[in-house]
Amino acid sequence: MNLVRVPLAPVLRARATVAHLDADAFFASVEQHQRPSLRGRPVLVGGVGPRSVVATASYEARRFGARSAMPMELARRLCPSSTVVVVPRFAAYAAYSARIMAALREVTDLVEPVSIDEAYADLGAAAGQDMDLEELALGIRERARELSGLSVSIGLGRSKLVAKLASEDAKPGGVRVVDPDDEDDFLLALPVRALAGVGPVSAARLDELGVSTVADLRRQPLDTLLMVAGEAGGTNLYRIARGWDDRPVTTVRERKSAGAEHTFDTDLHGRAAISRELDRVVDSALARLERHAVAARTVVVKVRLSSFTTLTRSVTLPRPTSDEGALRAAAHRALELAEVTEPVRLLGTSFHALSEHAQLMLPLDDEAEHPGAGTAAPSPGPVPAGQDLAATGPAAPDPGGPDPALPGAAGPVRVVAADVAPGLDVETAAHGRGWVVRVGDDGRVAVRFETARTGPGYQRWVDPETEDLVLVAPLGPDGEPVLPSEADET
Ligand code: TTP
Ligand code: MG
Repeated sequence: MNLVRVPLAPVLRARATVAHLDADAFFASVEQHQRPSLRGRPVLVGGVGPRSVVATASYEARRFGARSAMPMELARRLCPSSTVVVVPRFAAYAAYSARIMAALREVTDLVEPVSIDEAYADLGAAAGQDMDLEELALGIRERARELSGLSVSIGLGRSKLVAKLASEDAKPGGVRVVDPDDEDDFLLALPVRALAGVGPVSAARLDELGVSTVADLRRQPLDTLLMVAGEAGGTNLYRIARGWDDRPVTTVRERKSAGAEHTFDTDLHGRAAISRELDRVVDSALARLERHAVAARTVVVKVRLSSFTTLTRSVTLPRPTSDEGALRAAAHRALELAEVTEPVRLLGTSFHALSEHAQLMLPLDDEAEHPGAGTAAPSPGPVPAGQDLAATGPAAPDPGGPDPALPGAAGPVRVVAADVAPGLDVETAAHGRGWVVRVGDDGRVAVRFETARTGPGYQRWVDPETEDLVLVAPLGPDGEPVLPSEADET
């Protein structure tokens, strides 16, 4: 017979110094921040194909029942006709995410991001003995809003378990501190379904036993919980019901990019000099890549001109490689794509889309490459934006790596009707920057011309056949185009 030991109470913190921060309706809030006409309106972010799902719904859309992971068709039916549907723009979200995380990092180094819009932080050291924890959390919330323009919710507790439940309780936009003395009152009233780790199956079984709140759960003997949820699950429920969670906030993170850059004492003039210096920067970047023993698939080159304009261009190889020659050649190609004609102040190279294992590097086939910058022929380039969005399902979004569906910071890509999806960033010479609202059956594109700085903009039909309409990189929270290297640092 298999004996399961009754778990022992761990030693828990004396104060509610574990913070859990989570942005409110994250993807949709970024869309509303950048596109003033969307503020206050129902917004659905997700795929636009017939079988795609909702990544998230703005709070206005949630009032009509729209939810993450719901079929988009259903969400559209539930919401009024004024609802706007856009495809996700991960590069923009990653830039906002970095700002939100920065608000936490200003207070402590002990920040553990758990998803693109969510992190734990250990405020133990930051909160001196007599510091008011709620004030500290309110300060972080304000700072996150200043840096990112977005609303976040923060929960504090003496464990990750309680902090997360508290931030959920604080949504949207609130701060909730659950002091150890109040923990039981808070926990016991919660429905068991609110607990992470209680899936629908366990919830249904618990329901049959008359267990619907955490208070009911705490009354169950260990044996019952083992029967309901198995050995690991049952012991876990036993602990959760008592708030027994001593998991530390950890900061170990996977490396997302490796690179180097150099600002020159005097500006570089001429192709030969620039190319020679690029080699030296590539050497440093390769040394860093090697230290982490990984292969890279995307090579980004950053060039700052004497005029302080910064260009980035990227080249994506058919597969990851650690072959130095191939990576160096890709960096030089990226530099060529930048078409530098001015003196250069700074050069940088970074490697992205890193993977542990280099695959055998086959001879480079130019056709198979995916230059991340504007060349006239879009095929066989990246997957057209907005067409593989079924992948935006309930799975956690992957903020890493330059977004293959978008032009990145790699400069304008001429619009071909098939590449355009609602929500993507475009520009015309006559009207400036806007976003695609709709693509008409005749191939014309409805564009709304606005940014966070402009206030609500006007909408106009643009004919890509006769007008200059280009896809452009999304903007970050400060209104600057998102560079793939930045987006990657989250
Ligand atoms: P969440 O933090 O779970 O959701 P949210 O920020 O949209 O809303 P809330 O105010 O309730 O926190 O997820 C963060 C982002 O992750 C979300 O904006 C979109 C994405 N996501 C998906 O793509 N699919 C999903 O099923 C979920 C849950 C989220
Ligand atoms: Mg969120």
